[in-house]
Amino acid sequence: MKQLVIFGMTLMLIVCMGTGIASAKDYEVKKKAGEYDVAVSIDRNPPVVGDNNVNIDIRDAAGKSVTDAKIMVAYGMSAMPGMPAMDYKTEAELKGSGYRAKMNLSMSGPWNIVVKISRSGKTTSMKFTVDAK
Ligand SMILES: [Cu+2]
Repeated sequence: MKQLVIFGMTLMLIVCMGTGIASAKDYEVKKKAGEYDVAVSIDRNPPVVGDNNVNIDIRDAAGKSVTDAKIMVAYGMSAMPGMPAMDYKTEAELKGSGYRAKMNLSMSGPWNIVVKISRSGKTTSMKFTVDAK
């Protein structure tokens, strides 16, 4: 019985790593945005100064992957002593059933991230904050 549990866990681990969508070490945020379930994973955990690859998975109310939306990722930092507010924007590209974008965070500290989902003439936003190291 014990071997079976270990075997099952090993198998799950292999499957998770094999999908390449989100591994255990990814930084993950899951939130509801309007009618959508949005799951964001970042390949650096914690996110780092420099390039961070972002994967965005969007599901509709029925749990189906949304692939016909335009996704913009806006990321910025509020003004701080000696630094004016910074704002960047990048369009995420559809790859398979999810969207991918690259975020270049230019300094450590808190970054406000907004995923903007435009679909059927309507824009819905999902927001979260990361602390870049
Ligand atoms: Cu700053």
